[in-house]
Amino acid sequence: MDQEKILVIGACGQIGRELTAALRLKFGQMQVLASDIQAKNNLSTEVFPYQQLDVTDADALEKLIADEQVTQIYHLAAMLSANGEKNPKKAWDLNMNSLLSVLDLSVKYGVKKVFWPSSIAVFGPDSEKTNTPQQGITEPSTVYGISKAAGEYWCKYYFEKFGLDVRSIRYPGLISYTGAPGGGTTDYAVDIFHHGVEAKPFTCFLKKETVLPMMYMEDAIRATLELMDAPVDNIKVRTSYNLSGLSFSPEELATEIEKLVPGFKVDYTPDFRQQIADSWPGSIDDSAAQTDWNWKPAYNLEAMVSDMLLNLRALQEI
Ligand code: AKB
Repeated sequence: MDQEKILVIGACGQIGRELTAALRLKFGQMQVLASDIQAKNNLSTEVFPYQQLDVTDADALEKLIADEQVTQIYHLAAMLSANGEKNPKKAWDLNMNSLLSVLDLSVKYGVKKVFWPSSIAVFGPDSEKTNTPQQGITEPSTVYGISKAAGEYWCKYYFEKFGLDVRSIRYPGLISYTGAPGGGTTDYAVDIFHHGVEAKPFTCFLKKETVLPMMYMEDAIRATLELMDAPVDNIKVRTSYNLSGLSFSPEELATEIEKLVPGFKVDYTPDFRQQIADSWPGSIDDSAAQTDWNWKPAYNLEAMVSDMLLNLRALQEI
């Protein structure tokens, strides 16, 4: 087998850090080039090999793909739902134009596989709320969601028109201890742990009963690797796969944390993100992912909470 050369775009983000590490374990440190907008000298050496890249600069992206003879791209750079509502045009420009550059350049330079994340944000107020189906209504009400819905169709188009093997997952809210998410509606479910581990009271920006689909990062990374490893003929969904892990409300999460952090206090002051959360499903039907590439999550709420607290406490001690 020829050696792969993998480019991760957005490698310093919440998914990027962990996915880059997982890809390096699988393919070798030097086979995975991390890139992000951050300057090299602000980063720890763990992220090397690294190339600073503004993905909206199509010429810089082209040079990198050509010079490095890239065979696979994981394009993770995006502006998330809450930040996107504050900067709609900028979110559209980053999320959409960077995807189109990646798709075009992948065709031009014969990149074999592309991964691009979509999101539960493709669903909207008229989508089914419970066990939202793979092919249900997708009428998003955020710019982020619109960019993800449109991006899914572009991925399908490049597969059908040019045979580009681009694969995608509709990630739920992701929970991890290594990196903070930036500007999403599900971010509370990470912030709450940082307060919990220090036994500090937490103010949640969503109502206590708002149930959203979520997933522990370990599961999300494994899902991504499994999707990318699946035989090409198994990939029947060329927009983006629904993926389900957990579904819980802020109150249910707080109760589970309180079992391990007695006396942990949470209060609720909903802000503009409540409206975004209200437009999203509470749970997701991922039977297509189960059938096509054997997807099965490993973490339930209890296991995720105990692993998060364990790892955050260990990090505190370093
Ligand atoms: C967000 O909250 O914007 C993201 C997402 C669900 O895609 N975490």
